[in-house]
Amino acid sequence: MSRYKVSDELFEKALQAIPGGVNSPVRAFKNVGKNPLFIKNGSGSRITDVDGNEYIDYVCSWGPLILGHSHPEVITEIRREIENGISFGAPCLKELELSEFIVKAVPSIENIRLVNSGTEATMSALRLARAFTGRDKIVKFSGCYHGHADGLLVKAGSGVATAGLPDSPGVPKSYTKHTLIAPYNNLKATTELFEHYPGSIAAIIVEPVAANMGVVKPEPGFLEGLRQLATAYGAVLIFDEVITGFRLSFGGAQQATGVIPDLTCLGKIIGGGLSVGAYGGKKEIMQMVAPQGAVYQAGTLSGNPVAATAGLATLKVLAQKGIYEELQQKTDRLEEGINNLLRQTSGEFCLNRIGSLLTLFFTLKKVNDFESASSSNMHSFMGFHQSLLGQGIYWPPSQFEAAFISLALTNEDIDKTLKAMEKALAFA
Ligand code: KE4
Repeated sequence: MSRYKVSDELFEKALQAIPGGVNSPVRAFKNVGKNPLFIKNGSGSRITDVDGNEYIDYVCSWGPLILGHSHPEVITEIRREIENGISFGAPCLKELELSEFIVKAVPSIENIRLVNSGTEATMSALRLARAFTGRDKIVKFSGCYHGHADGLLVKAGSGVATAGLPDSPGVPKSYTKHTLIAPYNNLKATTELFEHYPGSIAAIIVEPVAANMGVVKPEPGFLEGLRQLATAYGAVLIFDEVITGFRLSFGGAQQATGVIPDLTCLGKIIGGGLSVGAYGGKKEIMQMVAPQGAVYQAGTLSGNPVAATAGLATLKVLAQKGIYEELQQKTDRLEEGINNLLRQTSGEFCLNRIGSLLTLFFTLKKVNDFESASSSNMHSFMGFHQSLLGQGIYWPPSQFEAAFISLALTNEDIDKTLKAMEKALAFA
């Protein structure tokens, strides 16, 4: 009997009810040659599928579960809050507490609006930047993913790249004609866009550390250069910190790099696994948001008390002394172990790691943009992933995604992962 019998049966049913059987494409396991697993529960560093197979989890719900699954402090707070009710569509204390907490933590944010997803955050931030500047064009970078708002589905990373969809059907050219593309880490190409469209570019939106083409770090001077360009040309610099926010440091990539954007988009960790996104920045810009200003943006469940509680409980744990050092140590152990394995093999690899994010590419090239990331051998990645899964390691099912390290990972988990990788590299 297949060890995935129940999962496969459920997936067959899901295919009848849901497009592709999943509610988000990147979960589909399309590039790793098997049906996705139905996960029954999670605790700490582990998840268990409906067939009872247990895995060490490096997806962590694609980043939100930096504390691991069902962290006791988060669960306790959610249980307590939900006794008061679920949602009111009215101001509540928890959304104010979460908002004030983020304003205090993130250097660029003087004023913030909570929404329900990273997509809403980036979509709204771009609308605001266009209103603030009176301009239409935006600059994004190939391989970066900022959610699925129409104008951003251009040379996007994550599930778009995984599915090999250069852009998405259904998005009118009139929606994307204002979206200008430059290669990540290419300041020259970005500068040329501004020289070509002086006074027309409303915003640059960038993942300050790219994690949707796999992990790609900004090269020295890249973010500083974007900051200077935006200032010089009167454009709004938007950091999409949906992944890096409260992950790379308590103040995100902007605190870690010292480059301060005009607007910041957040998601994932600030909801602790429930649906919270946010955009925020200078009061001068944010005051244009309705109802204070005229830039309309709304959401039935924005600031939902239960979701805000999950986010707040998560951030309060992250605020504790030594947490990021602990995350760093765990990821150091994993990175050093992988590098030791790579030294013992003749394969072609490039390991990109920053903070508690890492991606192993199957290419000899230095991966510093989407083109080099795309040179990775996808067949090797599939063999690697399948072998890890069979050994109880739940690795992101796409070469264009980051592995997320959680605080719940133990040395035993990491050593088990390295042992599995030693075998899996032979299948790559
Ligand atoms: P959501 O709308 O999925 O909450 O956030 C969109 C988004 C925006 N910005 C960045 C930098 C992001 O990484 C994301 C979403 N990340 C993907 C994983 N790389 C979500 C997983 C999925 O699409 O199912």
